[in-house]
Amino acid sequence: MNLTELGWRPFFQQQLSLDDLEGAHPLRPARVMSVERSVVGVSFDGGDAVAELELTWQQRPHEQRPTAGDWVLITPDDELERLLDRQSVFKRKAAGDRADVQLIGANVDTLFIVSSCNQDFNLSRLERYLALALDAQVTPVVILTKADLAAAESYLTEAATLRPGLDVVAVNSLVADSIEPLRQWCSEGQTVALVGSSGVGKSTLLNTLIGTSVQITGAIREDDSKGRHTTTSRSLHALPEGGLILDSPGMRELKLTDVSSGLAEVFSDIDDLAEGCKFKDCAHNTEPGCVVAAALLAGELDERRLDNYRKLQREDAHNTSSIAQRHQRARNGNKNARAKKTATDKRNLD
Ligand SMILES: Nc1nc2c(ncn2[C@@H]2O[C@H](COP(=O)(O)OP(=O)(O)O)[C@@H](O)[C@H]2O)c(=O)[nH]1
Ligand SMILES: [Mg+2]
Ligand SMILES: [Zn+2]
Repeated sequence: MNLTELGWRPFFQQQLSLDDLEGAHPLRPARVMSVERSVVGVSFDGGDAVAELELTWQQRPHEQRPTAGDWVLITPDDELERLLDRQSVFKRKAAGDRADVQLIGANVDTLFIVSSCNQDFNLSRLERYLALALDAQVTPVVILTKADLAAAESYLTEAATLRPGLDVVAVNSLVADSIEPLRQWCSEGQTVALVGSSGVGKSTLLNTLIGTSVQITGAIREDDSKGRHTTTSRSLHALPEGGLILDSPGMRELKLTDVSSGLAEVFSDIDDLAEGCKFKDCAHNTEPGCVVAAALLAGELDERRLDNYRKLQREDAHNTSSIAQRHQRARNGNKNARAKKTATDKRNLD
């Protein structure tokens, strides 16, 4: 693949100096196609390489380490030299109790938010994914799979209420013709990412979009009885239209962090209403002159939607601050360790 096919654009080109390209140790741009533990697979103009993440990289905060979709500069020996600024990045709070950030993917143009036309369909979960997309300024597309198993009409209508102009497409992911409308987001230079709960058909969709079987799907997986996740590494795959698609495994749990502006965008209708409340700090509970409460009463605002906004805001604020605190403690720890070392060095000199 050449650089254009890999998604190279002026935003990245502008980050290179003449010295980077033509200095004594010329560097070349490469796209991170896969990350598995400390092994990073990259593609560049005319080739591929596998690079081991050196300790100096591994010691950096998660956000400064390469993730799938990143652009990096590599040395003639295929070593990772520099991470370029990202046009967009998806992150979440790491699963479990760990107060840390986990990157999902970078430099994505379109987020395919996958849900199925069955009990998996959940407006509050879609709002969660929408916040992720809008915060990263990535175009969201809601894909409703398994439209062959149920009447998709009501699901389509409901999903469309989430946001004016939102693209919502119902498909049978097993059939190539059915997913044709999705190809408009898959053209050369474009990068698409897939998110959605386990079992909704992400791998099936990926295989049908690519036209070959690159991902093991649930149907095959069921007999290995090894649990629900077979997709282990995040990787970018080439699409026949010329674009790239990122499969994000293990997205059963998407805990929000640092997406407050994305949330404000998803729920801008509620924020707009709140502008009219009598009190500036109205909590929309029992305050007089509350326009939000009036809208609820009039049936113009869904109570579920208001509750979910509050819930996601709390979650985002909690995770953002606990991660920031942990980073602060880590920085202080380093500072103390350095201070101690300087004191010892000084004593040794005396
Ligand atoms: N009938 C039908 N089955 C589907 C569709 N999409 C996925 N499946 C099935 O749903 C199961 C889970 O799909 P999979 O792609 O593994 O889901 P993932 O966990 O999101 O990657 C598999 O048995 C697929 O064959 C669809 O649009 N229609
Ligand atoms: Mg899968
Ligand atoms: Zn109010």
